[in-house]
Amino acid sequence: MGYNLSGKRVYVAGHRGMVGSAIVRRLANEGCEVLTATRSELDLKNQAAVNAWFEKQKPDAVFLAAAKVGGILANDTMPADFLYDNLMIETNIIKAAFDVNVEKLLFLGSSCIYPKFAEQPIKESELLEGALEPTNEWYAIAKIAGIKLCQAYRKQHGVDYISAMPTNLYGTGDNYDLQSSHVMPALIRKVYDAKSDGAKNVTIWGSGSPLREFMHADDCADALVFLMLNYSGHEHVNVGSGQEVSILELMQMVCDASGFHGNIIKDTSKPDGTPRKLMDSGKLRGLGWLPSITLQDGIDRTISEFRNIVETETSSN
Ligand code: GFB
Repeated sequence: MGYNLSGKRVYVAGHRGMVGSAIVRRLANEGCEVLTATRSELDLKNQAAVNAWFEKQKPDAVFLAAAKVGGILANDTMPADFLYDNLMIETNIIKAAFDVNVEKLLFLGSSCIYPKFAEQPIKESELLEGALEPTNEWYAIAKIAGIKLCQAYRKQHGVDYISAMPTNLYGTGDNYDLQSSHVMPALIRKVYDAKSDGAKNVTIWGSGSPLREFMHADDCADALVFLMLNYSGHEHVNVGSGQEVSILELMQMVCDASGFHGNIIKDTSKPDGTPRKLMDSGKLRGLGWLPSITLQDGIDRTISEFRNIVETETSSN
């Protein structure tokens, strides 16, 4: 009854991103042919180019992991890019997939689709039950449109397009630019820099009290492949780890794992965003999937990968 990827042509849109690259690594076990296209080969915002690429490549299955993504400040300061780019990317890909009879498509969203004050832990049914968090409503609206477009094609044409909503992700291939990154890579970089400079303080944005649930990108990719193989339904599926910490606790974990013993300063001129977004992942657990990377192991591994990146850059300069 499940979907089989073996022998299939599988397009991973966004294969250079953190999640897309994790999906490509995970697909190595599935006996499928992975199709990718770099940004210079295919502009996903260009409808004609996307149509032509799909017509030529004729994938059987699609993981739609391409998106303009970023942390709270990037979302808050570039609303036009987050709304327009994401709408274009997802509508172009979903329509082109339909036109060439793609058998199965998985659309990747985000936990920020839920209302700012959603009941916790957040069930899938909370979608559109209240107002969004203002710092990322632009991105959220685009992602909600993507879920709805998959549901619309499913309803009107009976195609097997599904959506997954991951919680806050981190891991291999993350963005470490302090202005545009998410919190995990930002804190890892800040603590590394403070340690290297012999600084006494590190700074977190906001009050430190917001709660976030974190999942390693490799666990997320494993869950996405699991859903591609085992889930076929109208409703989107939450992909969470259940591992929730406050931002202050996260900074303390990063400091401890990095061997940094200075002070943590709060920059309250920066936004907190949503106070809490812990997802209820009971539906995914009920299907039989569990995460395997603990937050502590994921932090240790990511810190060591970041050190390697910096040291490789330094030695090649
Ligand atoms: O990861 P993050 O940027 O995104 O921030 P969101 C999470 C929390 O960490 C916020 C705090 O309360 C930030 O204020 N924080 C503390 C920091 N220090 C830092 C720092 O140095 N850098 C960053 N970036 N944050 C995003 C959405 O929301 O979540 C996206 O904007 C997406 O659209 C993503 O949905 C998963 O969790 O607040």
